[in-house]
Amino acid sequence: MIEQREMMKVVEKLRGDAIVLPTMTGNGAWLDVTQNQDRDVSIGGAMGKASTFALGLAMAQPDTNIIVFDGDGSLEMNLGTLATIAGKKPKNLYHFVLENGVYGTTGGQPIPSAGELSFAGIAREAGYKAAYEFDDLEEFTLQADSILNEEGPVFVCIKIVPEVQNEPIGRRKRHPKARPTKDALVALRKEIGTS
Ligand SMILES: Cc1ncc(C[n+]2csc(CCOP(=O)(O)OP(=O)(O)O)c2C)c(N)n1
Repeated sequence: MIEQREMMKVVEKLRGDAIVLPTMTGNGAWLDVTQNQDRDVSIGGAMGKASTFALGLAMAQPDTNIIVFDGDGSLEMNLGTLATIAGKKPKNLYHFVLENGVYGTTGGQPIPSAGELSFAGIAREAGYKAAYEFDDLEEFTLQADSILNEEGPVFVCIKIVPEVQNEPIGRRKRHPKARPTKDALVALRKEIGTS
């Protein structure tokens, strides 16, 4: 299994001007790693919709790479997104799923069929251009650059160490770098000239 921050550090080095959309426990992890928060859009709460949001961005900004860090429970809740993305064929979309086998954000309940299905297999058969699965950081590090230069939509499943949040939601500490999604969108719109 891979520590999600270690994998994210590899992506951060390679992101260039990509827009990155983390969700769920990936949100805090990515905030620890990102060096360009103005080009990050954190998706919270809307379970399963980070990749849908990412598809919209990818279609609106076809010359910009879009990287989404989806949760496995979230993806299961919106599996149809794989068909939608495959059908739209965004060349600039890199869909990562952080497979930890649990709903980490809500206390670590196991997701349906944890460890018994292949997310990469489902994405491949749905029609993604390519689909990968990694359980080893070194292997991912070796291939990451070439994967992020492939034509999308590309799917990358990363088997990660679960990070379970046990505090009731109201008592959780906000990440010191967290800011509202709206602020990120306003900054992005200004930058890409649609405001
Ligand atoms: C439709 C819906 N059902 C339930 C929730 C409550 N909920 C918020 S996060 C979460 C778990 C997310 O799990 P996963 O996508 O695997 O990411 P992880 O927290 O493990 O990083 C749940 C069940 C929600 N936000 N939306």
